[in-house]
Amino acid sequence: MSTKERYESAREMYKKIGVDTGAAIGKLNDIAISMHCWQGDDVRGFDHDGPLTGGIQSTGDYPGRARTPDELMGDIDEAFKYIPGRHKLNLHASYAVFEDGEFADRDRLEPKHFRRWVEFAKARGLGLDFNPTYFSHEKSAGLTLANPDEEIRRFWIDHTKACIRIAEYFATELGQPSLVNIWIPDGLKDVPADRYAPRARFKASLDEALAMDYDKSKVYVSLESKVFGIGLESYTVGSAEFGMLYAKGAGILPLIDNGHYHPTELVSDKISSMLLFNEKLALHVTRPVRWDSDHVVRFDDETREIAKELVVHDAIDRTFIGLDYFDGSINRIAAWVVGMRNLQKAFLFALLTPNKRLDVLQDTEQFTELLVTQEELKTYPFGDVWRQYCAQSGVPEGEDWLTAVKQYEKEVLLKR
Ligand code: RNT
Ligand code: ZN
Repeated sequence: MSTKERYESAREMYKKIGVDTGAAIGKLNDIAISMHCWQGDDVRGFDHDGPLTGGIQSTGDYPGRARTPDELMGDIDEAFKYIPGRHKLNLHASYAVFEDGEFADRDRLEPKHFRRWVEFAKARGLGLDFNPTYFSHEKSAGLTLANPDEEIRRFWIDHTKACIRIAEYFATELGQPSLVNIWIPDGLKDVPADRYAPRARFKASLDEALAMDYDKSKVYVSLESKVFGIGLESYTVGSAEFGMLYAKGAGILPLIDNGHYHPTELVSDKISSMLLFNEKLALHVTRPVRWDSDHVVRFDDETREIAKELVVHDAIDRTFIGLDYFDGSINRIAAWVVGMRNLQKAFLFALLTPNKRLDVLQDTEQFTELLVTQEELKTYPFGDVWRQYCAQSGVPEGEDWLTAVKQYEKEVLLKR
């Protein structure tokens, strides 16, 4: 049977339970996911030679990592060939492109250092999101925005402001809002003497940086919290409570990364509360394995539940959706494609669920029917609808995209 025939038969089946597959595909096509540039080079960036610091780690040394802006851009192009829909690209400040041998430290970054990225995004119809980089730098050996040393703290405040200005340039040039996500690695390995002072300094630094004048219809600032980092196991300045309360008080967005909680906590259960108390929110979708390991996103239960929360509460337009993982042990382009497609599949799965009917079952306490329906839905011909969406988007429907990526590996990656 052809893709079209299989889709037609799937459409009939879904119609019987009140689901319009065409509408689902249409909605899916409108969901933009911000693809993180840092999967392409193990979070190295272009502005320093040193190791990745900040308590995060990319493991594995699969050949072919992008080493230059041109290589990274080429790899991103290759990945987008296999991803249906229109998306955004998420950059870190450490990916500045210095032209003509000129260098600017992070407190001095300017829009011109991201001109190449803007041209790249414009030519491809991509939006751009941004992240200040408070790690992998000589001034981040200790604390950054929470540092007791005024000079260091000021350096990072200036960096934050520079990043907001750059994001404003992105939004203006590309005609769509840009998210600036603040995540600092600040923390301590062992039991602190004082937990309050670093948090007070972090708060003061944020207040100062955010007091700058910027266009709030173009730039949305978010704050990402965390539970612990490698080498920073005992204390995290930007904890969950800090992040949530600061964001609420300052009128910025909370960013929830599903690797940043205790292993039995589920981010899918947090989203509804966050939506009740915040106009907008931001997500880093990742896959923690025993810790914040940042494995490639799979089409697993939690990813589906996260997508379901946004679909059921009609909150796609209120959420900046981004990916955040870095696996250096497999083909990095495949890692991007798998994660992007999986999150899209998770959204499609939620869009193909008769959510209103299930709500009624819950409200009328028909829990047996609810369980049975939820489980039976798992074997509906979801894959046939996904394939139809890929076919009409002009991207490979199934795993055959890997053959093309392998060819690129042979011709491009292995020659690096
Ligand atoms: C770290 C945070 C943060 C980073 C990126 C590279 O734990 O998740 O979002 O992964 O900024
Ligand atoms: Zn993150």
